[in-house]
Amino acid sequence: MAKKTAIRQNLKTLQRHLGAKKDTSESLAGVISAIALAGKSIAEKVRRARIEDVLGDAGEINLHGEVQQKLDVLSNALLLHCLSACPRVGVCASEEEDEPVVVRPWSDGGEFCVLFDPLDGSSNIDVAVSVGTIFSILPALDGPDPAAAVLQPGTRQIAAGYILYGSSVLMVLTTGDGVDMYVLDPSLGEFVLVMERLEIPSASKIYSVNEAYFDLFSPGIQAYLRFAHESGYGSRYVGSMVADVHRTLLKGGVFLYPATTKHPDGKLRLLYEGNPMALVIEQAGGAAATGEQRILEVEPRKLHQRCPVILGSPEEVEHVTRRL
Ligand code: AHM
Ligand code: MG
Repeated sequence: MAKKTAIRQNLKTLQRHLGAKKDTSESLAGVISAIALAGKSIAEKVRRARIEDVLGDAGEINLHGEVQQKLDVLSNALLLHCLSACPRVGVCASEEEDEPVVVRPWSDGGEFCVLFDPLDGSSNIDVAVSVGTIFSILPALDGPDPAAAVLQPGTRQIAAGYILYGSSVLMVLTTGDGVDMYVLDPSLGEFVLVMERLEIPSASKIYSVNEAYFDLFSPGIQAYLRFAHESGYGSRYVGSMVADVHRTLLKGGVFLYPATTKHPDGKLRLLYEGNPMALVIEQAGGAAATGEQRILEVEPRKLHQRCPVILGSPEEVEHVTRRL
């Protein structure tokens, strides 16, 4: 009997897969490749952080009033570097930058805006918990102020996704026609396709929320949590959005970061956290709402705007939203 060969016959790298996708232009594939390249470097920095002594805070407070971690600063610089070298990137916007960074105007080929949270969940880095990069790609706009293009609703996203730095490094990506997952194969140094057209389970009795804020939530969210307790739900909360959303995508359930009495718009940022995650989840057959509307339909007013987030399996999101 012939021995099973260890070589995967149908190995598809991210680049090869994007090249074959009808909905992905060469220029968009170039932007995604630049994000993947930065992701590989960030993964290496995260893995070696304790060895290279890049843990802990960088001594700066960002505009959100949060202490910047050294790896936040490094990851931001890596993404800006890789994206600036990409000839079709016009504007970058980051959680770690006060204002959008204009890389090149529309007239010089700046076709895309890339918005990102370079290292989400960075307060978890010191204890080796999963963290991630979240990204959203919008069309740039021809006009006197190129930076204004970042203020477009999530329905205008051309592509979105995240890179999870966990027990393995993986990228989850949508270019508007389903959701695919790639894992970084350390032996090749490439992201390879492992799952195509991911579908979120339509229901699953898991909720993911920081329940310590129970008393600060609205009566509707409190009623939902009581319903979940009475109905035999399980609870899972890492405290890293990428890890919590990724589990929700694969196993189903609902992830919530609702408004609180202290933070009436919640904590998560619309443009580079809410919108990209909402597009991924909707493209996988799920739902993503603020409680009042689809996240993707919120009209952004400012770059670092926050919004309440309720996303996951459609039936589980419905259990929450009908109580609001
Ligand atoms: P960050 O962008 O400053 O890292 O904050 C976002 C993170 C998310 O990953 C996570 O869902 C949330 O903060 C956790 O917040 P809390 O500690 O209030 O539960
Ligand atoms: Mg974040």
